[in-house]
Amino acid sequence: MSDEEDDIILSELDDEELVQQMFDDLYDGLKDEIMEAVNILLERGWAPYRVLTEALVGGMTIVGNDFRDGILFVPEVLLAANAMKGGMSILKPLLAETGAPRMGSMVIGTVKGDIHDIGKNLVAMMMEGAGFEVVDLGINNAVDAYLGAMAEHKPDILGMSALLTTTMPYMKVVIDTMKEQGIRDDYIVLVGGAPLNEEFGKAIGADAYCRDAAVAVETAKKFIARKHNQMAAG
Ligand code: B1M
Repeated sequence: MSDEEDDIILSELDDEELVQQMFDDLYDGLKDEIMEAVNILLERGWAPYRVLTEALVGGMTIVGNDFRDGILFVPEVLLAANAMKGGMSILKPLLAETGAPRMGSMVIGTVKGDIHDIGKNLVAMMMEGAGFEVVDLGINNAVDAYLGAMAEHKPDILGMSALLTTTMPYMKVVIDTMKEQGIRDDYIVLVGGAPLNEEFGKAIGADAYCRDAAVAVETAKKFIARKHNQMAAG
């Protein structure tokens, strides 16, 4: 790092410059700087969700593009992910503190063979913020882990995340096993992750594909309302 960069005082940057600096710091995996900048934006009155989407997810998109293009490699991306998680750890309690009424419950996890968890964590955070109780199974979940958690926690919703084209078909394995066991219709199944799309969601028998965390919350609310209406009618 150059002397010039050493001299940057985050609190002296205006919002736009600070967000640009956060993109650079996320890219360089500077967790402490990211956490400091998140706090500065919050102190300036930014809503937690805005910090999350505009600064952190925005920065991660740049990392993702350069990873795709072979400019960044796994160790660097791991550092960036760690910095992102540092920022998310500040936002998590704030997003969960909305005082929203209890909406329902969800078990969520990343599928077998896949260790990407940032997007899934974000979905879990936003769902909690919207009033859902969330059981997070973490990464690399085989079908038994999902089935065990559903039997134990009896959630309204099963959420699955996959970030690799090689792991996304595993979602169908889970749904097919649920069908075999006659429990598929007991749950609302929502799926998400960058390589998925709506067509894939339909093809594997999920109830819905969710493009991002905000859509996951809206979709979950919609399905829960429908479930309550059906229960009231029947
Ligand atoms: Co990985 N990786 N990675 N990686 N990685 C991708 C996914 C990739 C697209 C990069 C690229 O080449 N452009 C590519 C996949 C290509 C493909 O399959 N088509 C890839 C690859 C190839 C790999 C490895 C194979 C690399 C290697 O080892 N050679 C390897 C695989 C490891 C494994 O899982 N077995 C690998 C490893 C890693 C790291 C460990 C270094 C790290 C993960 C760290 C971590 O998660 N703790 C990593 C990262 C960070 C990425 C990128 C750069 C960023 C992913 C991310 O966190 N995005 C990613 C590139 C990209 O996506 N552009 C890439 C930010 C996050 C907020 O977005 O996860 O999409 P996202 O989540 C969104 C939505 O998708 C949705 O909501 C979220 C929030 O809005 N969503 C859901 C997600 N899950 C949901 C679940 C729901 C609902 C919505 O349930 C209801």
